[in-house]
Amino acid sequence: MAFIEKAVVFLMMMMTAFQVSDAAVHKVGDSAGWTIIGNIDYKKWAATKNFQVGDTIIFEYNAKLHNVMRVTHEMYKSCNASSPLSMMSSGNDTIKITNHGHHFFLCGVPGHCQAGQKVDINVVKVTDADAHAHAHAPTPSSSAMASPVPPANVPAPSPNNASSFIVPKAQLIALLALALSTYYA
Ligand SMILES: *[C@@H]1O[C@H](CO)[C@@H](O)[C@H](O)[C@H]1NC(C)=O
Ligand SMILES: *[C@@H]1O[C@H](CO)[C@@H](O)[C@H](O)[C@H]1NC(C)=O
Ligand SMILES: *[C@@H]1O[C@H](CO)[C@@H](O)[C@H](O)[C@H]1NC(C)=O
Ligand SMILES: [Cu+2]
Repeated sequence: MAFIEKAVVFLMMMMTAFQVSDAAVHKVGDSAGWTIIGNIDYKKWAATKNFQVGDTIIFEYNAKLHNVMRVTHEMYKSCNASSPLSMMSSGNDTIKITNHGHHFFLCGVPGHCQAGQKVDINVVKVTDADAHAHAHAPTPSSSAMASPVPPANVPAPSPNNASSFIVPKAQLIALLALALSTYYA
């Protein structure tokens, strides 16, 4: 095998052995989008998601009928659209999550928020439990455990603690560089 192929195999083994946190895209309301038709329960929709920093939220809707306003918790609770923190109205609005906590949105068209067109995007900090629940998290396979001994500066994977498997992408790239130099020697 050419050394580059070996390096790719090594990287794939590392990616199986270590959980790579992957940014997800969440379309509000899934296929229904951002609407008042069909009494969509956006609270329920949000409850099925695991929002993480780095994820993208998409609001897709008919721009003639709706809009998207980012508001405070108070304004969210009372459907007060008089002074939003920010507003979008393209019909295909994308928001990149950059911080933890609640992100409140509502439709500012009169009556729509009251009809349920509002959503609370709650971005929780990753805990062990969240790491287990994250849809993008592959569970380490037994074959991955037989992979080459990781470099000394990387903690040995422990099957009982999922959080220790999370390797930032930058670190993964460093690992690839290390792998390349190992195979090149
Ligand atoms: C709506 O929110 C604004 C800004 O916080 C506030 O000044 C206004 O009184 C609120 N309106 C109602 C009806 O609560
Ligand atoms: C909305 O924008 C995304 C990219 O940001 C694109 O993939 C998608 O097709 C767009 N949808 C519509 C209805 O224009
Ligand atoms: C899991 O690892 C984290 C840090 O990576 C540590 O704080 C925690 O105590 C560990 N939990 C267990 C059950 O080993
Ligand atoms: Cu609306």
